Amino acid sequence: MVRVPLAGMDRVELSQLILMAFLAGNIYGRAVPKRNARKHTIRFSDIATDCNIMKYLLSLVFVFTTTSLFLARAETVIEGVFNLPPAKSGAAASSRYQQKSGAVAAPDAPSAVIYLEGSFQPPISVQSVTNEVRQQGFQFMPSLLPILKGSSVRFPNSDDDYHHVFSYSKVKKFDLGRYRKDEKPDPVIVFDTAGVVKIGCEIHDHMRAVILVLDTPVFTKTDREGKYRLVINNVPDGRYVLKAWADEKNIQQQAVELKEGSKLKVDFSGK
Ligand SMILES: [Cu+2]
Repeated sequence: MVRVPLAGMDRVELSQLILMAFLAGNIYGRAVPKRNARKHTIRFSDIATDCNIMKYLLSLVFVFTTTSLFLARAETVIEGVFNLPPAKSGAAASSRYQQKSGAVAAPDAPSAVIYLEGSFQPPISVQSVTNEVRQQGFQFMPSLLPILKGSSVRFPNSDDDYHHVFSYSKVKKFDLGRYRKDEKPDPVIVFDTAGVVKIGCEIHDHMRAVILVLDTPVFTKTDREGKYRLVINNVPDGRYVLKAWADEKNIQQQAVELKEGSKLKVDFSGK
């Protein structure tokens, strides 16, 4: 972990300060000789001094920008594979609504959430992705969604039929009622307690999804092959617990030793 020893400023703030100093020096360098020019003649020594200051500031900016770019890349990466359970067949999805509304899509492929346990203060990153659990082809997409505690999730309906999304989970109980795709705005729910929220559809029994509400902002999801890549920024070096969550009966963990800039490989055997 590299810290800038200047009144608790981070790298970005320090870069901004240097840039402001450079701009101020630049403006001063241009303004002073002009002002003198009205009253007196410009002395060569004035210009030479201003040029030297500017050169000095410019080289400072260069050094700090290059250093900041170099330091910013020193992220820690954990990569590996989670041995996922086999995908469920789409057979279970057949229902009387299938005949009515067309083919029911295959359920979303199994995946696992990989996260670094701990609450990192202040929040070290804010996810800019829109969290969404869509009803599409009479399935929830995705069927597993990890979010940071306090995040909101939209539940848009893309099907030409009603859905009725609900949760009886202790962490978050809600009932969105019946709604069609042309009903706007899309329903949105805020999840402010960490834990497992199981989502269902009152109309289509086979539709299942889980929202995993996490205390930690350091998480990712595996792909269909179980591969994952967790990028970690601004987390102090030390020992942590890396967790893998595939479902409530399939949670695994491993101790990891983090060091800024290092690359670790951690596999989970699965069940
Ligand atoms: Cu439904």
